[in-house]
Amino acid sequence: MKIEPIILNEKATKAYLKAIAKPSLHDTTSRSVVIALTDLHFGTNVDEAELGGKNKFNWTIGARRFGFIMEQLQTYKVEERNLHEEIVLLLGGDLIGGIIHNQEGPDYDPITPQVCGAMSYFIQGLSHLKAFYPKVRVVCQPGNHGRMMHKASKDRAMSQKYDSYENIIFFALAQVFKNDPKIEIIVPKTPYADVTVQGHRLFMSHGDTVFITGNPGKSINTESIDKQVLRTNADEVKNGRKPFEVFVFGHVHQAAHFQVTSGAHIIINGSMIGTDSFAQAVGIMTNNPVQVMWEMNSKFAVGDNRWLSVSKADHEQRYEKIIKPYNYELA
Ligand SMILES: [Mn+2]
Repeated sequence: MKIEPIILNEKATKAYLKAIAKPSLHDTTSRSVVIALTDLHFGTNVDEAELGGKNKFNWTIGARRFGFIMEQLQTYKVEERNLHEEIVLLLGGDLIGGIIHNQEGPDYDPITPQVCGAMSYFIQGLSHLKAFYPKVRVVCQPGNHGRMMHKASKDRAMSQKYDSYENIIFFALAQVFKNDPKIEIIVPKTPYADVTVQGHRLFMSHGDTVFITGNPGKSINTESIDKQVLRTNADEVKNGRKPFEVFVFGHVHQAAHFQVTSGAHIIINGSMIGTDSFAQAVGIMTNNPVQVMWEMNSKFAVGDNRWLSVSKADHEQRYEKIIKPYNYELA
């Protein structure tokens, strides 16, 4: 017996969906759109020839990739936008390349264009997004690449992590949008952020200190992460506070989403820069820059999610209309 497919083409699909539609099943609780923006590494120059054609990164490619992300956030589930109360941007560190290794260049721009260019891209991005969401909430954390190398310890910041080039960018953003009721910039002094989204507590840190997720591009130790979640939440519960339900990190440049035994979600972001000469030198031979976004409502700490593979934007000049490439200008 030949079985005729029910869903055949666009017209038949629409008719089928109409026939089975149950409006009562449509979840109309309010939602937040959340994105982890980490490991962008603005100010780094990836030489395409040195990378065997696998990757290329500069201010133009950065503008296109970041513009693509802004467009994805703008259009994400726009049919449900009446339910979106806000968009939450988790700026989770390594937003600039900094000058921590290969200090003689040319892989890294001087620090002033790094900071100015990144500032410009965030200001443009936030100004773009506020037209499409009722509220834009920005939660900030520095990473290891934003640290300053004049200190005695050249290693990651074990104290005063907020004393970083990235925090100078965060302060500027807070100043620029100080009188804008639609944009809130949150900059904790702690090396981790504690935010509540749709009733769920979310813990965000870069992942190089406080909460260690693994080595960049090497391994993610789920047992160790589980223990760290239990340790972190034990103190919250002991003090009568709600446990964290979502933990967000960057740093390892290896995107992953999984749950630990308690059911808490672990979201590890990928990078926006992709592979560079440093990554290639430690044996990373592929290029897969990705940033992770998801929806949250009161029922689901992590609902629908989307992984934004940003290198698709590299040849699309039109994204420069959203983010104008930085051209080393000082004013
Ligand atoms: Mn890092």
